[in-house]
Amino acid sequence: KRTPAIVQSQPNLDPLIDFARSCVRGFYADPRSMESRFLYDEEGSALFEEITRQPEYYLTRTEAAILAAHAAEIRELTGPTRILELGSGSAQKTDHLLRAWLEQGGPTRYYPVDVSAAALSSACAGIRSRFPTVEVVGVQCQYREAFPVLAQLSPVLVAFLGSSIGNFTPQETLAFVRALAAALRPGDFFLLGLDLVKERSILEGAYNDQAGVSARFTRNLFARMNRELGAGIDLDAIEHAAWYRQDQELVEISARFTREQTFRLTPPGRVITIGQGELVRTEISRKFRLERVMPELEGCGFAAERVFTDDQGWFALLLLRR
Ligand code: AVJ
Repeated sequence: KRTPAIVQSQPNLDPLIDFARSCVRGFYADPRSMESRFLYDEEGSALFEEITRQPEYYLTRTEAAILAAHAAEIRELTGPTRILELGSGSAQKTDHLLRAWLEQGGPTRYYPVDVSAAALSSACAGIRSRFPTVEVVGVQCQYREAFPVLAQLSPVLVAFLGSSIGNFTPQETLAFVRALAAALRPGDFFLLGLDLVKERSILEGAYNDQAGVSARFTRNLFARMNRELGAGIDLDAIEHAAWYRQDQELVEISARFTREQTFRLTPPGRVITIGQGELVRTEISRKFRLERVMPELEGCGFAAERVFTDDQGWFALLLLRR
């Protein structure tokens, strides 16, 4: 029996209209700010993979080391659950989990969820070739669109790695965790990667790599508007800016327009003028404190099963039980 490689939710929603509307809303917002999910088209997903290989970007390798050290224990604690991964990207860190699942036996079923069709199909192909016995079904959709299928996948482990949850505002985080708790059944698991508060220089270094990949990643959002919406934005007049806001404990990532620019997005054809020196925020990346985040998660209906960290206390991997 063949399962479809890619399941796409909401086939009726035109992705171009969705993107254009979101951009117009973002340019007119105060402060101007974009939805970060649109950073991940084929080009953006590839650039993010390149970011994860930069020496300054400690997050991915720190989390991968924690996963490598504890995957077997995670499998022992959870049992032979299905694994659904939100924002799987290239799904390379997932190898540690799949290996532990295979070693301890039972069928291994993996459901990567990602907004990028290109990233998803290459992730599925990679997993199938490295792990021929794992059943893989890719789901192309936004995180919350995957929640309704969770009840059917139970017993399930939902993995949300890389501190991707840090892209959400505090209010969005709460809504997300509550919705996830409501979609899971008691006894299901949530494996959550969190980047922790640390020294400013380390944080700012990670989002301002020397090779300039972070800058290309930020600029690609506007290149995507040019490609898909015919915006005609002059990319040479866009600089990447990322700094740590200690008051809010988050890295704010923006595009700075170095010249005034007027352009139009089609559809819906609205004219937008951005002044010289203006910022358009493309992402926030929140940094967490365990003593603050654990009670919040518990308040949403999750119990901490295990908390794994690295020796430096830079990153945490939480195994939570619904
Ligand atoms: C994929 C959201 C976890 O916030 O560190 C990295 C995205 N942006 N460099 C992060 C990102 C610029 C990344 N997340």
